[in-house]
Parts: sequence; C-alpha cells; structure tokens
Amino acid sequence: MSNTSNASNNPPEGLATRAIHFGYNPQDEHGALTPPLHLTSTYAFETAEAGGEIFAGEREGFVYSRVGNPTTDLLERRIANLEGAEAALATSSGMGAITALFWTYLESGDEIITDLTLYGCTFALFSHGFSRFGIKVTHIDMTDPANLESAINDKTKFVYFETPANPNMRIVDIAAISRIAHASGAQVIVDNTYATPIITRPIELGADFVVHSATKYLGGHGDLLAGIVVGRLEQMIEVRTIGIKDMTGAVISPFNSMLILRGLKTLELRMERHSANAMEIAQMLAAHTAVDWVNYPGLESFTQHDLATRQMSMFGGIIAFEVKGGFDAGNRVMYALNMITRAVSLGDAETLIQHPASMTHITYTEEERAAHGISEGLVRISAGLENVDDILAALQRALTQA
Ligand code: 7XF
Repeated sequence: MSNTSNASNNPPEGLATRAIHFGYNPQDEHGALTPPLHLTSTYAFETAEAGGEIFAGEREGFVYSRVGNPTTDLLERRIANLEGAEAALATSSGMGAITALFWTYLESGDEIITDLTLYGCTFALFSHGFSRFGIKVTHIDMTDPANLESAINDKTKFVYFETPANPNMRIVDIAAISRIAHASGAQVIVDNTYATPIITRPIELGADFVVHSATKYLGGHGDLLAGIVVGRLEQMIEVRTIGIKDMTGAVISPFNSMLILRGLKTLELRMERHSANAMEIAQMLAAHTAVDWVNYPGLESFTQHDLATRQMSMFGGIIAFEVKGGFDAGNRVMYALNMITRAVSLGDAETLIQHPASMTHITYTEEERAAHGISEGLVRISAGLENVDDILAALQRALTQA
C-alpha cells in the first residue's frame, strides 16, 4: 500500500492531515474514498508453497486474521505514524493491549515499578494477577522521578505509568522517567489513553511502548472496545506473534478497526473541543462554593500545571473534583443531573460522570485507595462535545439542587 503522506520536498504534515490520509491511496482500491472493510478470517494462498513462505515470514502476505488483517493493518500504521513510532498493534480492548504486551515479555522473578495511581483493572492485573506468577510490582510516587532512582534495580524489567492518571489526573514526566529507567536497563510503558497522540507523544519523549484503550478517544463514539500497543517494529512483531497470537488471542475485529479509522478522522477536532469544554467546566467548578477541590491540568492552581504545559499540547477532556460533603454530596449532585450521563468510560461525544471509588476503581480496597491518592469523594467528568453552555447549566443546576 502506498503512503500518500511523505512525498519528498513537502513540509511534514500536521496530525489531523495524517489522521485522515496516512497510509491510504484511494487509487489502490478502485478510487474508494473510504478504505475497504476486509471482513475475513482467512486468506487464500495462490500455491501451497506461497502459503508456506508467508507462514515462515519469507514472503509478505496475510495468513489468518488472528495475526493480521488489511483493515486493521491500515489502522495500525496510521496510529504508529501519529505516535511517531515504528509500528503499532491493535487489540480487542485496552486490557487486551496491556496483557498482550506484558505476557510477551514477563518471566517469574521480573519486577515492575509503577506509579501510585492506575486505572482499576490495570491495578487488579498488577496486584492480584501478576503476584500469582512470581512477578513483583512496586508502586512509587512517580510525580517525583527521584523516587524511581531509589526504587529501580537490575530486576526491574518495566516502568509503567499513566499520564494523566485515571482518575486523579496526576502527571508523570515521561522524559525524566525514561532517562532513569534506561540508565538501569528497564523499558518504559506509557498508557496514553487520556492524552492521545494529539496531545502527548511518549515515544518522542523517550518511552519504549505506548498502550491505549482505543475504546476511549481514538474510537471516540462509545460504540466499541479496542486497544493499541505502540513501539519498535521488532518488538511489535514479538507482541503480535507471542502476546496476541499465542498468549491472549486478544484480537480486534476488522469492523472495529474500520470504526476507529473513522474516529481518527475527527480526533484532533474532537480533542480541541473536549479540551475547551473541560477547561470551562474546570474553571466553573473551581469557582463554585459547593466544590471542595478540582484537578484539571489546565488550571493554574493545578499543582503540576508547569509540567502539564511542557508535556501536553492541550489539557484534555477529563476533570476530577470533589464536592464539599464528600461522596454523599457528590452522589446527590450526580443523581440531580440532567443531560450529563452517569456512566463509566470516557472520551465519548456525551459528557459522562462517574464515581471511581464505587465504579472504575472498586478493585482497590478503601485503604488502598487512600494510599494511592484516590479519595472516596472524587467524582470524574469526561467532558463531551455538547455546547459547553448546556454542560455548565446542567452542572450548576445539580450543584444548586444538591
Ligand atoms: O479494556 P478497556 O478498553 O476498557 O481499557 C482499559 C483501560 C486502560 N487504561 C486506561 C487509562 C483506562 O481508562 C482503561 C479503561 N477505563 C474505563 C474508565 O476508566 O472508565 C473503563 C470503564 S470500567
């Protein structure tokens, strides 16, 4: 397939242009504007010998859709391009991306160092899953990279974090952490779900791998589950042939690949609107007398605002806040809401609100949440794409009523 993006002598194209055009030339597909959806599980070999050569990796071609599919292949090349990486691998869910990557490389005796705060199921995988296989996971406060310097040792295989972190919005300095990890021979994995490559490109800052829940902004419409792993070509081949083909089978449907390719066309536009709406919501909440605190990287009052400004081109669509009176008061606000939808997940057109302690982060015990920076009253908003005045009005009404 031809790459329409890198014609020589042209200046490098912007992210929106690449998200719309990279890797696809309509002339290769009868002039079809939209890339075709290849709904096929298997592929015909011209001869038995040719099939054997493709299987052996001696000839280009598709074998079976657990290992590769042309629609998914375009999605993978486009995401790799947006992330500034050599290659990408699409998976059936964000958890599928994370597990496929880890099961490719982990052996018993390995150690992982991770930040205090993680999405609930990643935390469960680390604390309840890996411990059964002799893999040690240590949580440190990565907002201070010096803590990694003290914790890292020669058994540390991976350093793993989210930035911004789900659900409390902690920011981790990707370049500083990557320098320390590499000096010790460890590899860095960044969950870039919240920021997307439009806002932060961890590979360009030194990370070795990026993982995504593509269920969120990349898909963008709340109609699918999917994940992505991004990294060096050689390692993506390993994750495909070991982590996906043999260890997890966490394969994406080509239909979902097509929906994500459609979502990517508006990714930059959506991230601009999500960020602009979130900024206004955060400012309104920060000024409201019923609100105890607000964490949004774009607020000057946010403790890591300087780092966020350096590492993020926009501040994203997610806000964490707490109503005075803690969970009970927050619950009353959520109950009183119109239009804003009470639901987990994030990155959709609809503004979503949820309570991590009883929903996305119920995998932590109450004591663990306290130790990991997740307060019981924290409420998370994923700012949607509606007109911001309507979102603000809905929130203000609920805050007053409650
Ligand atoms: O397997 P999924 O596609 O749901 O992705 C897992 C995942 C990985 N990393 C981050 C930062 C995530 O936020 C997620 C999924 N989080 C949703 C949420 O926080 O609302 C899941 C709903 S329980």
